[in-house]
Amino acid sequence: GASAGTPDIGVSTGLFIDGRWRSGSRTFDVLNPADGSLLTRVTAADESDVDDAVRSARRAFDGEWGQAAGTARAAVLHRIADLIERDADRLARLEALDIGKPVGQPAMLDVPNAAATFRHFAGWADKITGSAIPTDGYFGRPTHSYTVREPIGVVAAIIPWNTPLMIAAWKLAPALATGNTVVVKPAEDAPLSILALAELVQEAGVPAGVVNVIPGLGEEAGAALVRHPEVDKISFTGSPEVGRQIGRVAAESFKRVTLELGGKSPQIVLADADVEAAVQGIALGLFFNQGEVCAAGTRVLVHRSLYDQVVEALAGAANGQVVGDPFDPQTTMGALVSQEHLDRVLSYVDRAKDEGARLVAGGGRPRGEGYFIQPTVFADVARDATIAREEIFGPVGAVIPFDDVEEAIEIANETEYGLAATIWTRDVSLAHTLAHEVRAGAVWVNGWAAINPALPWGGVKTSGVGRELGWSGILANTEEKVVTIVL
Ligand code: TXE
Repeated sequence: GASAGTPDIGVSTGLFIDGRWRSGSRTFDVLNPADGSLLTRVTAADESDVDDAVRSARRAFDGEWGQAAGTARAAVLHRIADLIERDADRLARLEALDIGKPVGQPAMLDVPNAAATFRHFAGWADKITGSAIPTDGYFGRPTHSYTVREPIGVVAAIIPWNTPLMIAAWKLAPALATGNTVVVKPAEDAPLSILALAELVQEAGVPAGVVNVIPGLGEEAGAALVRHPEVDKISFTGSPEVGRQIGRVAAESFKRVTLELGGKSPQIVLADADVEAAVQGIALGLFFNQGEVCAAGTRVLVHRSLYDQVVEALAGAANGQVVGDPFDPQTTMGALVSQEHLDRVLSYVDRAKDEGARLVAGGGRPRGEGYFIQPTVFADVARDATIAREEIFGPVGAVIPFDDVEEAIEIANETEYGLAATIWTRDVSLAHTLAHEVRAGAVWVNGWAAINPALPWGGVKTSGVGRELGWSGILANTEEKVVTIVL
């Protein structure tokens, strides 16, 4: 509900703790990126709210949920998936409103993927098995040894603003499937779809305390959650700066940790590539979700024989984007999430110009209100240029030529990041060679962002630590115990 003077956009704006909603004395503003107007105000959890949420998660873990059968956990996850599917339109609209993305995109990706993720992990919930391990016994006596996978305990899930519903599902579903309880901290820039998800969790009859949702500021609620001694695992998606702080706290307290910290992913166009398909996939990798994607394919490495052709086609693809109202069905690119982020992305555009890259499309702002930016492509980007190294998290591509496969691999790997890479080729052995040589958590051949709840997700180097999703998501949310019986 909305308080006096705050628009009511039909979603709960409080904290969801121990199965109940509560408001607090302090709030933060949630703005509409498409026009800068106030959407609503959301309660900001303080340290004592965080403590309540973690304690409620701990009680739920020590209570029934910690003992629930896998089939019971599966039923809960299926119910959440059912409700996400029932409310798909509403969730997609909230995502578009809050983040500024074209509503068709969350309707096509974020919402179905969130539902599919709950279903995938519902499938695992009653199939988390161990193994029996033969040994040579114990001081001459035979033994029987077996392993079991047990939940870790209270999981803190800290969510970024770019695809909040989907990433919340990526953290909640595997944690719940394995019998953990969760405290979710949405990003201050985009809490709405996760608040709607909390309503669905409540409607699904998830026992009190199993899922708590506490919007709040990163340095306050987020930091308090990470430090809390009763939190056993932290699952974070966000910036490397914050990831490093969280990793430090986790190391000091031996909390388990999964970090997903973005990237500077290459798209490699080899000489034999299907150019039309490549250009389409590269444009998607640059402009989908306004480029606010951890796996955005922002370093476009093109064989010199195709270079001019690809640069020209990418400029055309950029100029062909329809930037504007997220609720207009014609729109292909919406607004960036905030004024602050827009300024940050624009500063990278200026920097690229200063460093001598050739602007071939965009580079400015369309007229009017809102945090819009033109889809932007730079060609002739030096390998060590700022925009070839740093994550921009906006619709800005850097095109770099290469002369042979060895050079392509070298450029692809000269980055501190390693989340994803795309290879465009028709040559199956080259595809395998590059898939092997490129250092990244995910390699896609002839398609960008082929993500699926069944496939492990995470990066190498500065892109993070650990994997989410698929069986890897089960491993990341359990502790292995070995039991040995001396016969
Ligand atoms: O991230 P933050 P921001 C990158 C991207 C983007 C930049 C900054 O380049 O431009 O990071 O984005 C919470 N303790 N990515 O500032 O601050 C915060 O409240 C605990 C890539 O939004 O890392 C939010 O919930 N939590 C990325 C979450 O962390 C803290 C997605 C992420 O916010 C905290 C997002 C603290 N001290 C940004 N400080 C990706 N991997 O896709 C903040 N938070």
